[in-house]
Amino acid sequence: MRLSILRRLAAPLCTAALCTAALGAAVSCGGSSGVADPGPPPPNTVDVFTPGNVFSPFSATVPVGGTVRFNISGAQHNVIFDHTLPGAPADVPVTTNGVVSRTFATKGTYEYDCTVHPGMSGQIVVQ
Ligand SMILES: [Cu+2]
Repeated sequence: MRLSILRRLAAPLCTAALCTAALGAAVSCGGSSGVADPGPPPPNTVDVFTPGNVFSPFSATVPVGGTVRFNISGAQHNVIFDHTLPGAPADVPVTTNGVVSRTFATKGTYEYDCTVHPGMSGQIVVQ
């Protein structure tokens, strides 16, 4: 299980451009992502990663009451939800390496952006 998580993290990181330019020496291909492996997610919890300046997966689905773990690594990222939809959780402040969890109590599709990186966005579908 831990190996499969590392593979998911490592594969998108190992494009030549990202490894040489964006991530530099902090992250090497196949090596540590810079954040501790959070281990397998508990029930009703899904992981979102930041391999380069994207959220992966772009769309994550949890049940009502479910939790999303934002595994932030590689660069500074935040998670700013569209608060026009009631039920959006608190934003995640700019984080460099860390795991921040948010729980979703209301059905809906919650879109979010990293305001550090224009175009870096994702969504959480709560069913
Ligand atoms: Cu970002």
